[in-house]
Amino acid sequence: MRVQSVLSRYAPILLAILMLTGCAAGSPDAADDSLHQQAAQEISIYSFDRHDYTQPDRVLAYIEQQTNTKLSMLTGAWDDSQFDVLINTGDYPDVLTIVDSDKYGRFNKWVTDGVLVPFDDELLEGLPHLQEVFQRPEYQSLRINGQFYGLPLQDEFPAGSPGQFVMTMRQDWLDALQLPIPQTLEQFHEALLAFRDQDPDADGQHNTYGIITHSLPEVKEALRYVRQLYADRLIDPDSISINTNVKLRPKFLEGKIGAMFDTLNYEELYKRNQQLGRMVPNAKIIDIPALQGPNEQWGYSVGSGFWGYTVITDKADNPKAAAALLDYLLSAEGKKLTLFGIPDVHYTDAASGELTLNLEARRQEVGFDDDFPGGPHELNWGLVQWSPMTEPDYVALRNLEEPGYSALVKENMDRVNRYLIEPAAYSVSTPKWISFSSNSELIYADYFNRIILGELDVDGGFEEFVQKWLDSGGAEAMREMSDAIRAAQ
Ligand SMILES: [Ca+2]
Repeated sequence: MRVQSVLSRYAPILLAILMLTGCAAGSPDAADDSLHQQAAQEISIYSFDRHDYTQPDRVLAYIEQQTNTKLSMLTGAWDDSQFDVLINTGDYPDVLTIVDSDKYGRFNKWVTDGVLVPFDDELLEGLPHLQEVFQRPEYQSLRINGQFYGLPLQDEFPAGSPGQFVMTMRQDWLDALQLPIPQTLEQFHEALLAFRDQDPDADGQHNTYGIITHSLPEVKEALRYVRQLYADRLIDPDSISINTNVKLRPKFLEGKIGAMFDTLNYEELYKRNQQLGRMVPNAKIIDIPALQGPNEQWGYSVGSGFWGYTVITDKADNPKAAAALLDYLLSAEGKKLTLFGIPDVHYTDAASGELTLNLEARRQEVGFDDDFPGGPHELNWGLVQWSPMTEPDYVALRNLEEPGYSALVKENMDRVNRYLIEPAAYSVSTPKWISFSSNSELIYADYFNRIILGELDVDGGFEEFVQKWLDSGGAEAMREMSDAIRAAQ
């Protein structure tokens, strides 16, 4: 199916080439012009969650025109394992976005196998925006044998913010039951009990749950806590078997759940508030601060500032053209284009400097979300960066549609940044750790789910888990990893 869709994307290009040739034959002037003009470089890009660009999109067409490229966008669901299949068949695109960083060792294997084109001095020459990214101090540890092989995709947040997951909660439920935002695990437990028992959605029915979760706690005391939540019927039992947030979110949006862990992403938080608000007029979802537990230190773990890479593969006929495209998307012009669209088409810039979004034109364009036409074009995120949700241009765009956006960001940022913990090291990985990681996850899921569901007791089950984990390769992986972390410090 993919092959077919690629072919159908190339068909118009072939047709255009034939037409140009035909035209040139009949007109000497046109022939001269076409000789002086280089043919557009074809670049195929694999990136997650894209729309179908077989339909025309004026933003994509504008990018092609500015970079003298012809782009074919291939897309699929958020699942990195499909890359293994793609690479093994030998039929993979020129540019790929990989989001799992080094977790499964995929990236390192591609480097070793010569699949990736290095971002060396020659490739980066004359490309200032890419050069700037690769000069950032926080990315220097990502070099392999002195070279960069992927463009790190900058996170949504300024450096030093929490990593991926924070606790989100229904503020309107807390308000309805006159509860404060929980500060401790105990208060959180009380809030979940109230969510279950005190009819927070005021429909007169006993039909709400405290929390949905798939995030596994990593220490025994946390496990004991989650097991208690489950025993108290505060966790929606259906959610235990769900393994990704993408699948949990629709359940949360049904409006019968009080809390869930979710990504720290204000584009998502804003959209979720809008979607829930269409059903429940006063609904309000907020990020809450990290909860204080029995230990002295508590907080969300600070993130590494990036998650994932965009790479150029050895399939690219012209790696320089692919790099120049990425450079354009990182430029001020590229960023403004993918945030606001094309002037006088997707937005209007009045003489006074006041911008107005043309929502109808945006709705008709493939790359804008027709459910949220005031947001950025999708080529703004996930190719060269994630939507930088606190940068002035981004906030300015969002405020045009939702004047409360700045306040939403500030209020939630203040809460999630209240308690933070620095991890022992960022972006450290070792071969044994990588090869053990998928087995490790299976062992975690098996034991932790059985403990949470009450099939194993906490102390005995945890001891058995630790032994199993160490015996299955964990001991060696941990030794190698500890050495690597010490070296990184
Ligand atoms: Ca109810």
